[in-house]
Amino acid sequence: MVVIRPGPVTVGGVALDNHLLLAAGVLGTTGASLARMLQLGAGGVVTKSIGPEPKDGHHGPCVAVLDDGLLNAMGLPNPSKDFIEELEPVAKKPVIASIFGGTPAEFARVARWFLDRVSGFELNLSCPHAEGYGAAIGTDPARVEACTRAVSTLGMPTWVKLTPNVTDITAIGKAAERGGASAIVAINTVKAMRISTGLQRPVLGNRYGGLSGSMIFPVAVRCVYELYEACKIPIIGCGGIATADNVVEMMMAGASAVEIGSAVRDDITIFETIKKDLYAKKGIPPEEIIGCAHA
Ligand code: RRO
Repeated sequence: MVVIRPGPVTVGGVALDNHLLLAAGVLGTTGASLARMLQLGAGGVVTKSIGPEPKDGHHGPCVAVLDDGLLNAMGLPNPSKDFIEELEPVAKKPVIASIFGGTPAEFARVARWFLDRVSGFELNLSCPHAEGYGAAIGTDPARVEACTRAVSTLGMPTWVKLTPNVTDITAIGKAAERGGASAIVAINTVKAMRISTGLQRPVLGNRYGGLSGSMIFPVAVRCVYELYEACKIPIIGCGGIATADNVVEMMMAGASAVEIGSAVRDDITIFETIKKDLYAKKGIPPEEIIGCAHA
């Protein structure tokens, strides 16, 4: 297996301890859990998405555990501005605030609460099951550009997380780039559903949800590969990454770093495990493998 040289890394304006970040939505709702993931080897952490008003989320069932994946429709549950106090234990650490809003002004309002308390923002323009938020606006290049600009002009690193549930992800990536994004995160979950044959009803309370885990890894690799050919800003790969070889594959597709979500739910020691397999002092400089699969 290809191994890479260890060391601190800066991606999309954010200094990270290594190439592996905790993805939004998993163990990111409290300061204590974010701090724990950093202690357990994450090079940076992304919070649960925070929005303009507190939200309870969708009614249950909200999660279904599948073979090789998870189906969720949490419905953006979050405490809104009160989340500020959760950032105390991780002050000065590589923490990215995932934020959402329904308009550029809402994105800017939420971002302002966390200015100077985080290392950067990740704009959630990609949740597949949130009326008026996430992919509902993240599939429209003009709205992606405007929401990105509303936050990037505040002067902090601004990452934009994209939905794979579009015909052409590069059009959305280019819109984020025009809006001043410092990096693109690809991908959020894949819109999906399961039906209980026993109950003759959808498994999730919201009927539709987002699929994550190993089964979406090939979709994520394809999206990163396409974005690398279309955009100049760095790409952070996300979606089903569970091994060091998955990280290397994502980098070869064009990712400068990766986010790990579902695999952390299965094994909270995953960051240390991957780091042991991924890094060696005599490994290849990461720059030499990022995007190397492109002709
Ligand atoms: O909270 C959720 O239901 C959720 C979010 Br914010 C997201 O971005 N992606 C997802 O699959 N679920």
